[in-house]
Amino acid sequence: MLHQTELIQFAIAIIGIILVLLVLRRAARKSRDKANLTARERLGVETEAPQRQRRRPRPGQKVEPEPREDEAPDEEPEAEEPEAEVDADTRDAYKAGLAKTRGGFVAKLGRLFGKKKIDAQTLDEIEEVLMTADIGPRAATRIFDSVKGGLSRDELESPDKIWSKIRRTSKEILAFDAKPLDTTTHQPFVLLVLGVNGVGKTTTIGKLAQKWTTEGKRVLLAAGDTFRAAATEQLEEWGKRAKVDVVKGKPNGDPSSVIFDAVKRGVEEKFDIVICDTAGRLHSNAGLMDELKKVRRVCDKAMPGAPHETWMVLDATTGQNAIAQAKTFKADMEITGIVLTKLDGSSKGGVVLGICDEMKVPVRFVGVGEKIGDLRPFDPHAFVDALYADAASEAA
Ligand SMILES: Nc1nc2c(ncn2[C@@H]2O[C@H](COP(=O)(O)OP(=O)(O)OP(=O)(O)O)[C@@H](O)[C@H]2O)c(=O)[nH]1
Ligand SMILES: [Mg+2]
Repeated sequence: MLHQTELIQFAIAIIGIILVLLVLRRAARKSRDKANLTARERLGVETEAPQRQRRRPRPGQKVEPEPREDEAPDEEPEAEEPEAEVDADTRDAYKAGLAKTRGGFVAKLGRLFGKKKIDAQTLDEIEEVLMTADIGPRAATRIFDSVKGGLSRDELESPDKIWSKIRRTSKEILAFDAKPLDTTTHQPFVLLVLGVNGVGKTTTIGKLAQKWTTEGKRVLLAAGDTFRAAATEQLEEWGKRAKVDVVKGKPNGDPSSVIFDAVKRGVEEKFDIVICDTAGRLHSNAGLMDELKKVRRVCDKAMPGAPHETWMVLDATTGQNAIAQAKTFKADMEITGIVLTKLDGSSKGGVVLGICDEMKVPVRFVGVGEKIGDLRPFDPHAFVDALYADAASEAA
């Protein structure tokens, strides 16, 4: 009898110990999960970035084992990083334009990767640097997840491996399936240029006119900003410098009628390219969008199918604000390309990642100064290489 009681007491003690162990394990897991999320939680950032999810298997479906934490998830070696296709001058312009950005979040990352061990706390710090880097929360999450989930524990010890992963993911964000620009598909090729005031629309149009006339094309400009006093004179000035004609209307006249006249003249006189300037500000935002929609309809009346491209100009110095502007315009206008201006002097050049991730339209050109020759084609590979160039050594 006594023997039996002892046995029962022993069993109860064992169950008690097991329960305590279970509770302790659960508490430890909770605190680990919490530590993992602190950067995003602390910053209050919500992202719509796709989460990696494992679907519940269907009955009979073969289940692949989960990759172990200390294994690289991809068994296959990653392909070589694609080569950039721009000249040395463009590479230098990117490098100079991105100097301040490299001194900002890129250098901060470099300092973290220089630490001996990338532990949970360092990962948390990396996430925080990315989240506050003016590249937008979606792009930041995508890059962070590729580092955290795409590298084994051993690879996380190597700054080179981490930089390579970051470069690769950044290139994936920028280089989606965009067709190269071809202005010979129509004659004239009609390009509508939009953007809020002061971002550099008129300056960019002047630079484009110069670039395309130098390549032997006949270019015509349309002074569609009739709202701001002196906007037409400003475009005429650029027209003189690039030696191209400008179609203009009356001050405070209807911008659509100016653009209609320009496209009609482009068709009749067989110009190669018509570039239409527009206002960046009206009495109200809704008024601006309605007017821009009308401009599009009128282009199509003057030449069915026009405009053939609609580019949004964004100012790189405004950081995340540029992403917000892009979203607003995208909702109402069919944007087909981006020009990012004022890369020179911006510490927020990484914003291009957020813009591409958000808009899913190609960046066509970047502005690297105020002069007529300060426009460069955009090449995602060269841009990313310049963005992270010498990051480790500069950070040291
Ligand atoms: N540093 C630098 N300045 C630029 C660049 N592009 C434009 N700017 C300057 O930005 C200012 C505004 O340029 P605009 O071309 O007038 O801008 P906008 O979008 O036409 O402005 P609104 O007509 O008022 O809507 C000017 O002082 C330009 O010289 C660039 O790539 N780099
Ligand atoms: Mg303007």
